Amino acid sequence: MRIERIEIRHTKMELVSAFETSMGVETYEEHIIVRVDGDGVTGWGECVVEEAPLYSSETVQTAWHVLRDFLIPGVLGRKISCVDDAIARGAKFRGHRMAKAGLESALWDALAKAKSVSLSKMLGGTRERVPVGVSVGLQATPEALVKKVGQHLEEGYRRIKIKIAPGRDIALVKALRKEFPKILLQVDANSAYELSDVDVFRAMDDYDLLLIEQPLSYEDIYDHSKLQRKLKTPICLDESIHTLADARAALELESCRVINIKPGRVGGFTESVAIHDYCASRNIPVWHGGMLESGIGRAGNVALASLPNFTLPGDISASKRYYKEDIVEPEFVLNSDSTMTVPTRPGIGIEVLMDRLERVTVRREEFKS
Ligand code: OSB
Ligand code: MG
Repeated sequence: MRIERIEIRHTKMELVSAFETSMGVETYEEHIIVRVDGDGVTGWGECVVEEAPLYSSETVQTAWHVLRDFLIPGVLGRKISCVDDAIARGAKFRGHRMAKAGLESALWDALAKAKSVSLSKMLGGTRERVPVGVSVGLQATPEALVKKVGQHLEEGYRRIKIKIAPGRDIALVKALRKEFPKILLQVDANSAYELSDVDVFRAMDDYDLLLIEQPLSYEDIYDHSKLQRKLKTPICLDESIHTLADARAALELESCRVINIKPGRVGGFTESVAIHDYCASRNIPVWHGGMLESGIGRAGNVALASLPNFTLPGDISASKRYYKEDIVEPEFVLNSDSTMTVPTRPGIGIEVLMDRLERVTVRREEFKS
């Protein structure tokens, strides 16, 4: 298909409740929505950059610049027959993986729609429903956390992830285990600890956690290998894995026994599938992370999570867990078995509600060939 027009929108959406992690508190989410038009087809993608370089070094402003000045000129006006063509055009530019993933995902949607096949099928997905859980931010007290988790269990989520931070860790796990001895439970530190904090994580070995996500520094692989050796609980890397090569290094060094895949963090669906396949070949389970996406990004996440080695529940919750109203139709809902249904219509399989998208847009730019 010939790429005739690309539009990027900086969006700002208010969260239904504040989301606190070891990196800070978020009350709204800023992302970039990418729209690609060609041959009568429209593709949508979501670039999961945030306002500040806290989780990733990218921000809305850096991704805007890289999309506008480097990535979009590489594909605009060109004939793209598969996503690999587009990736090759941006490959010489280093880093900026979230920016690349935003554009790549819109192209995947457009190409899947042009072929009338679902994104799930096109990526190699094999499941109709994917197991999901919920990621719960830090709360003011352990009691408040127990209450919040209780509400999510009542909503039907069967896997709970809690955020931890130095001084707000083992007491939270203890309180939750006392109240809910049997639930699937995991923790996410977002890189807030150092190797010398090993005792905190050793103490967690007594609480039957599914995994400990990203305890150490955001680009570290080596120190995680030292920590993993001292723990029974599997470490799962999130921030440290940007490429298939990182995944290989982490598994060779035994730095983790599980990997969290987020297409934004690794530069798109293509690299995500490569990491998924490599982990499958090594019997390492993966699960799909989340970046508080709108329904546009969520639709892509659900499609990717339908691949066979996404065996652990993903951070893919219902639209209403994040936003009062989503910008897509139908919005994402939780099934009673703590799964989410994979869209079967062409591409990402949802409609974008233009009036709602318009309302959350704070800046827009259009590029024509
Ligand atoms: O570390 O997984 C993380 C949100 C923003 C940045 C980093 C992370 C998260 C989450 C949210 O945990 C998961 C979700 O989208 O539900
Ligand atoms: Mg994480």
